Amino acid sequence: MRIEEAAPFPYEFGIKNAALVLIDMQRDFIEPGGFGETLGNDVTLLEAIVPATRAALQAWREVGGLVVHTREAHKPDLSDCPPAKRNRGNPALRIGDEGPMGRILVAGEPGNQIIDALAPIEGEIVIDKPGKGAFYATGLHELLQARGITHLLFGGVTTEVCVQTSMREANDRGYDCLLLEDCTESYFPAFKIATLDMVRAQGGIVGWTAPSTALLAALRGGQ
Ligand code: TIU
Repeated sequence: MRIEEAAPFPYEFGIKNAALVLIDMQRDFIEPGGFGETLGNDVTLLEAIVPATRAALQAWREVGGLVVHTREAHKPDLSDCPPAKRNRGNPALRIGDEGPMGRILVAGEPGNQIIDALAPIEGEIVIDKPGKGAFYATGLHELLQARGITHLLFGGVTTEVCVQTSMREANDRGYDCLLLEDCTESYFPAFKIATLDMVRAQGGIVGWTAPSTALLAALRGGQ
């Protein structure tokens, strides 16, 4: 497959060696009452990417591509949550506190689940991660290596925090990474623009970006 419209230049991958990685499309970030809102953010901005992300996910499933979903999630005893992370910024509710959707950013709580529109199906990988990056303390690299994955196409939230961190971790581990421009969002629109720019600058120092329509066209054409 070849995504001609990708920047800074066309992106080539084989479906068998590629995975779609959707970062933290969780109620905790996208719906009111979760972690994102407790940090003082307007979470409504993030909903806008759900239709395009769902279309990309469905098209990817139809061609039999591997899907990885991540969740930012801590153990109920918070043993994997450093005090520095819990206390940073003096939020209204801290990680582990009881909120309207259960305990904030804790695995198994209603708010920690992936939103219904993008819910994982059987055969897809779901990674709970204690950090911002998907490779820190998760075993994701080993899972991908065992499947011969070399190319990662990213979507999810938020662009400059968990998505960019995960992409940089992946880039350092040797993956060719592409960020789907309309399948990622930030609470700060300017940060999204800046992140897309910095990913593809310097000849793709972190990777590529492309609109999801370009991916859909490549998948449909089987190019
Ligand atoms: N706060 C913010 O923008 N993001 C996070 O805390 N986590 C993710 O990006 N998933």
